[in-house]
Amino acid sequence: MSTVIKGGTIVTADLTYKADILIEGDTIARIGPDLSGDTVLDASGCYVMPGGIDPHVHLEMPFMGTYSTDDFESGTRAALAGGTTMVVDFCLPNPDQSLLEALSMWDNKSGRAHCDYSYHMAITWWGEQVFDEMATVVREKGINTFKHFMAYKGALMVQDDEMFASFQRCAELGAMPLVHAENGDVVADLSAKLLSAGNSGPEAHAYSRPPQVEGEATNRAIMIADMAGVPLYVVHTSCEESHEAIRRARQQGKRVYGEPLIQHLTLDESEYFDKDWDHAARRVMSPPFRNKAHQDSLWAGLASGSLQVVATDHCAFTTQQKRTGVGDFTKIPNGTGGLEDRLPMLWTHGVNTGRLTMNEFVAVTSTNIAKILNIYPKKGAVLAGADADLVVWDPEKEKTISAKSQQSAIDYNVFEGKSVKGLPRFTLSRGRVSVTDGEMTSREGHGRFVRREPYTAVNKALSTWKELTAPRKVERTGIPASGV
Ligand code: DUC
Ligand code: ZN
Ligand code: ZN
Ligand code: ZN
Repeated sequence: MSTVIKGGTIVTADLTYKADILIEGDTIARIGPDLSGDTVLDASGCYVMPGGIDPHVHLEMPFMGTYSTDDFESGTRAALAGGTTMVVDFCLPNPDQSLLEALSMWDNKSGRAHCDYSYHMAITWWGEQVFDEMATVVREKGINTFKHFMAYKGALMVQDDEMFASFQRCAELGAMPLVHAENGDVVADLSAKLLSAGNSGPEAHAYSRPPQVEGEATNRAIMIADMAGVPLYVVHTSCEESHEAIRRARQQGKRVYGEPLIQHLTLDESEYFDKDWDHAARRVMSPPFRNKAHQDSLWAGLASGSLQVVATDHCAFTTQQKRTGVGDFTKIPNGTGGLEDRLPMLWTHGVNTGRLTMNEFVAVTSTNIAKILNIYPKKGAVLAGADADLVVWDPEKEKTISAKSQQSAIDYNVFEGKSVKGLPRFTLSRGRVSVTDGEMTSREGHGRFVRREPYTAVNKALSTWKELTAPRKVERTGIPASGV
């Protein structure tokens, strides 16, 4: 059984041209004029692009006393509905839990995925066991990225010595560290002060996490990565302070990547102020939404290339779950959804406004992250031999976003009422037509784990610090005594 996508215009990160695409099994077999196949998908008037890759999602994640409500089933269904064909989730070991044990828990959940997926491994504690298991995670489990939370003090947060040790271990293994960059000590202090002064509502969440906490942590992580001689990926870059640090690092030749979220690009801090409690609490996430000047900075970064990827940090909690934080904003589960809306919102506010070209749109939603994660051109490409993860994009199709018609399992949508123009006509996951004009034909369990091999050249970061220091073997001395 073959499928041909006919009459469309192919848009990749660097080319725009008219051609048909022949799909056999899971992959693209041929690209060219006048192809035929058993099934024909009409792409006339449409752009055919690599399916979106969302490198930042939290599906059924244990967090703040509950679990995020979208799991691998509803989350990946939402992804496909919006033209995203691969997600990368975060595997979070409990304190003292083996990384491999946590991975097997994640494998139990991800079997329900409708589209392909991978994991980042989080470093939530430090010790000899973690140091050793990191090698197995990279070499045997096919995971080449490790996440570090610089916030969530007393829970997920790692200390600087642990982060430095882990970054050095990443460098040895050909892996890349990721950071959630917020100064967790300052956040904890500001939160306590706000609460004791009687500020308990969701707007206080934003006051407790000003842009400076993000800028400081981003700078710190960049410097620590430089000393470890390893590239760095900064998740959910939300403000100019963080973007400025990334920009400067890149100008200095450091491989540092920044990832704005579609929420931060299109929703601002006014969502927290003079709004009913539920409205504001539903939008509580970390980092919080910022003002319009920060949004301009993020858009400029995408256009100029100083920021490379648009993600969602999809971490969806119901209104009921959010209400755990009535009377104490620090107990509102942090997180917002966006998986289904990332591509349509970015197209509407990026391509339709002229802020991004179509090719830049493909770069920041798919191709750049495929390269960064070392899965290009299996993913993120329209090439013979690549996985047939494709979206046939109808630039004329419009809708108003509403929780009533979404795939996500929660009872609201942070983009409720927003109009989008530009939506999938078809979404294909490894050749399987999974969405046709909003109609779901995806299959639970179709998704497969995507292995990501260690980096080679990319790990030779341009660290000046290493050159100034006597060569040394990192090995186990990287483990701080306090962490063992
Ligand atoms: N931020 C959120 O808002 N939710 C999940 C984790 C995070 O860092
Ligand atoms: Zn985060
Ligand atoms: Zn409201
Ligand atoms: Zn996250």
